[in-house]
Amino acid sequence: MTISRRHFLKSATVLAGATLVPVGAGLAEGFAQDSSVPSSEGAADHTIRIAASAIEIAPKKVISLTTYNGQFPGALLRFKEGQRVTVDLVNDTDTPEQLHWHGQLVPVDVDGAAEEGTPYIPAHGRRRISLVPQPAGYRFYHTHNRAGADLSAGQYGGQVGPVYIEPKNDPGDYDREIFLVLKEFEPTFSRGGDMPQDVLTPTTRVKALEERGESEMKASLAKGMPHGYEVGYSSFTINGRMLGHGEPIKVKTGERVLFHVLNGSATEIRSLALPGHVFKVVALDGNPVPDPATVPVLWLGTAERVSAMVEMKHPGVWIMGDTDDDDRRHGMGIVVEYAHQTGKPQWAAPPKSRWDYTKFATTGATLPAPDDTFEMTFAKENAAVEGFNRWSINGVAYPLTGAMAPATFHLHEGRRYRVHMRNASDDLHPIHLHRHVFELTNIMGKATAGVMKDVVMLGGYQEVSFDFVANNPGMTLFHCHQQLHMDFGFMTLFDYVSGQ
Ligand SMILES: [Cu+2]
Repeated sequence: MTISRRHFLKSATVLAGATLVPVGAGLAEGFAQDSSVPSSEGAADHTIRIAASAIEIAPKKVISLTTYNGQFPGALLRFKEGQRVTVDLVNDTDTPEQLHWHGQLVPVDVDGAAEEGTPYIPAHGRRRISLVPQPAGYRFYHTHNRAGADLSAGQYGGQVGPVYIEPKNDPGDYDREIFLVLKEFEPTFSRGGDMPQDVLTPTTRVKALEERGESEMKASLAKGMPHGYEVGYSSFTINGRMLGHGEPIKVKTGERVLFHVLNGSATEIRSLALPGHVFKVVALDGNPVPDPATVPVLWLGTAERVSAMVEMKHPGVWIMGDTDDDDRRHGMGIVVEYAHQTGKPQWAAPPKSRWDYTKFATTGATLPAPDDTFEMTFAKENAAVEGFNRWSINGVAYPLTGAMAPATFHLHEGRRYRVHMRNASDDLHPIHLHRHVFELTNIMGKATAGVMKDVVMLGGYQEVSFDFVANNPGMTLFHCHQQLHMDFGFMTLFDYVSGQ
């Protein structure tokens, strides 16, 4: 259906926590504005200014961050699928920057990854870029700088903003859209191994991977190598405000609210629940799923997005928040308030629930056979680089420079490839492929089809396969999106080649 004016006003896009106002020219007011200027000679459609800013995440709690246009999160950019936009990227910092258009099928010169060869936005300089937004759906933009041991750099800071690419035909089966960006601040290093997370189903492990990982762990402990550094945080926010310190999401009984949730974290896996309500997942990473199934809890790896419909039929004042009590108490939540309801926001733990991508998949589909399969094994060397774990793909750690390296995997345009990933570590990895969309094809031995993504969580000692079509020539970065992992070796490049 085409969006009527009435519907358009009714489906006011808001960034929750901001004032609820109708969308005017496709950009939500109340959601901090970007510096859009009318498209005319010499002016770009959008300007994104990178600068150090003071951000108040709770009353009198002000943190210093590098941000986009002085706000966190960066402005919601609403693009139209296939309609070219120009963007001025202005860098007011002392550090050359990369702005990555996550989840978009863009060329290398605008993708925003130095490893692929995208030019930097110079320190105290600017770049004007032009791109054709695609595909439709929930995308985002974020810095792609290597942070290494600097917890004020890379995605530890405030350079994260949502993008929504409006489809040519919007089914529009909702009353309101709300964008949520989940992000932790005030990071610190700790040691002693990361907490294993009970996120994915199935929970089975591949024995050979487990044996390899465990023996490497024993060997490194025998050498006196402790666990490498991990990162923890002391404050947690949704849309830049700690729980209880932003505007509540105001809803009415009977409304159908479409939540677009982004895990903007540098390193964390997040969950989200709303007591007394369930989520009907309609899109993953912005791509509509074949079977919109209902779940009590959303789980999102770093950089993943979930779009989920919630029917508001349980009046009250609720905390929509992380299921981890500690993280929620330190801010990871937002209040959902029904009209005419008052009182202290209530939390109730949801039923125990793990994440299963195949729940949203096509049942009984047959996949086209891939033209070629790439085998990848991921491994960890404990504390191998100045106390940081070093990560490798098939035994090779990406140079710790953030610079371009020769490609390891080679693609022919138009062919379909399978990537079979085996995780010989106990950590969970949110694996990301740039400039392409992939289809999940196998999770721990279970064939699946139809779920299109650009990040997938791979559990400890587990294996997952995805397929993608080589349809966007140029250097293509593949990496774990956990900042500590990607910064310490967990990256590789695909290139496009011709001939056999
Ligand atoms: Cu990882």
